[in-house]
Amino acid sequence: MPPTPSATPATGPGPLGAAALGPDVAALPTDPAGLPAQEPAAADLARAAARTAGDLLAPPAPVRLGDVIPAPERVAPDPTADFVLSEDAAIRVSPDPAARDVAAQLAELLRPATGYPVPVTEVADDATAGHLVLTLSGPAASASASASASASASASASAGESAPDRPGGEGYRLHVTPAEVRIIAATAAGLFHGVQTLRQLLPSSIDSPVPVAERWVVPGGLIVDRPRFPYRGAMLDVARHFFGVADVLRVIDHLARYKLNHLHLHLTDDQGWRIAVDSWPRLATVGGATEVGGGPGGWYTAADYRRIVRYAARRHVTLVPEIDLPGHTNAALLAYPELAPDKVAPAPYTGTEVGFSYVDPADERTYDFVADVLGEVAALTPGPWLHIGGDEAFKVKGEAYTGFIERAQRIVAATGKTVVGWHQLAPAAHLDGRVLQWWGTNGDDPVVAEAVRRGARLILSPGNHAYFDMKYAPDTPIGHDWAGLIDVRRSYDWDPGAHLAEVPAEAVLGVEAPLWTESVTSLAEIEFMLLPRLPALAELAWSPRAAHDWAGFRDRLAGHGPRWDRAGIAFHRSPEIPWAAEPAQPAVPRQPTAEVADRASVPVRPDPAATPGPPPATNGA
Ligand code: TNX
Repeated sequence: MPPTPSATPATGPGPLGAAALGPDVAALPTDPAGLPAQEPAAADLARAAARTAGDLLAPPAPVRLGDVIPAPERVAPDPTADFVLSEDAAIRVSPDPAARDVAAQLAELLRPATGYPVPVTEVADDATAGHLVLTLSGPAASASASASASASASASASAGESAPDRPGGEGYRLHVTPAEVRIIAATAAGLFHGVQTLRQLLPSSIDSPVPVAERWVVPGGLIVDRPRFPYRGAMLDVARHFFGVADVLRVIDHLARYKLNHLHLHLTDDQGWRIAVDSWPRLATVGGATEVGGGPGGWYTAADYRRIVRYAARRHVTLVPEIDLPGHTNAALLAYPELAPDKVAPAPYTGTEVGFSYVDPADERTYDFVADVLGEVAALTPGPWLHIGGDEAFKVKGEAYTGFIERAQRIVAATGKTVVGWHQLAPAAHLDGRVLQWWGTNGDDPVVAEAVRRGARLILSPGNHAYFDMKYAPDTPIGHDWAGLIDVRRSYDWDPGAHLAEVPAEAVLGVEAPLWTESVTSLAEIEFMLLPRLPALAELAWSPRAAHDWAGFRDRLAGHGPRWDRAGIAFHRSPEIPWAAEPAQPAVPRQPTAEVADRASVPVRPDPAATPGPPPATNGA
């Protein structure tokens, strides 16, 4: 093991007294005026000066156990129990393929910045000193887990623990001691979420794509954590502007980092049809060739789509495909004019109006189209959901609308999926399990409340809090403002469990942030609109309400700026957030020499050329 230099926390910007000179001088006896009683030796002064210089260059305060977004359910720090990841650390994982894959992903995220080999080994025994341990084990206690639990009993007690400390489902338990970091969960998803927490507990330079000389400290103590809502997501509109596979994979990375577990893809709209359908091939080849502003558009082949599904699944993110019906269908009508009420092909549409197009609800051929498309998309999608849109079909009114929706709902049920639709579906008859996605802008919606009484569950996407295509401020260069301005605080300050009148918290399946892309044209713009608001939504979706705290969230969020900088992620430097100053050091890649390796911290700027991104798209990107 390499030597592990002891951390010298920055002393802060206070007046330059003895304390600011570091412990070598501060420890000397002082007279009542606070001055050293004896003259320090030259060597002491030199050492103190060197330390002070190091402190001034050091990155912001070390990460604390509670510095996690979304805020964990319970945190019990133990300042005496920090763990230091060393060059010979390994990952030990339960012998299970899904757990092993989580371990492989942990290794993948540790290797670039640390430069350590981080081997992964399957173990059943408990000899783990110095290592990271991922244990898949049901919520009921097992022998090895209870040994670990008793070791943390005092930390648990100080967290006021009353519920079992071994969450099932997506929950996890993360215990940091000087000997090991152990994550225990009942599912691979739980282990994966625990790994995301561990990632945030390491210094921000862990996000560097190139090796950094750093002391890889994980703060000691115990975290016990589980989600508040089962559905936590974001939507990407790939119809108004098309985004290739690589961009979508990167968005999935951002979701996974914050324990969001659903990606809703808005695959079709007036401006473009983005998924190949074998039985109706012109949907993609003709309907996919346009986008807002007249760009080339594009679409996903079945292979592209499967790749997105697989990439998401590995990160415990479920894909929710949306085929928007009966409105928002100009691109489909362009490809197949027989679906249009007048059977005449419309002009391609590259503007941003809504509500003018619809498939003919009175023609049986329309239902062949709906069944074929939804059948193919369902067959490509392993997740349980199929979203049929249903919004802003202004020209299909009354019974024509509810009749169409009720038929489409039955078609979805016949594919074996659960139907999701925008809340305009509410007046249509209830169908077992159906989910409405509510995007209203005030918390009073009697029609939706009535649909909930008939059995609907809700995904909440309030336009004035969760529509991340809204501008942050009047001068935000892209985005809309019809639902208001959404700064970070507005995206954070609402309660999904109590937002809608007459809707009990139990009817809320979860929350989702839609990103419509009329004005969003590139990955950098996607990231600019999502970050830093996505972590705010993630905290509402995951953390217990008792953890809700704007001041605390704002401070924790500030620590994520350096992580995004390191990873080359574009984000909006919202003035509400006290972002940590960027490190002022020159870019010095870590050298594999003892001298550099022993230094406490040499942050390095990412080399953009070396930034690893998902592989390039295969179609239309
Ligand atoms: C409303 S809300 C829409 C979208 C637009 C968005 C722009 C909803 C289900 N539909 O068609 O893109 O506003 O903010």
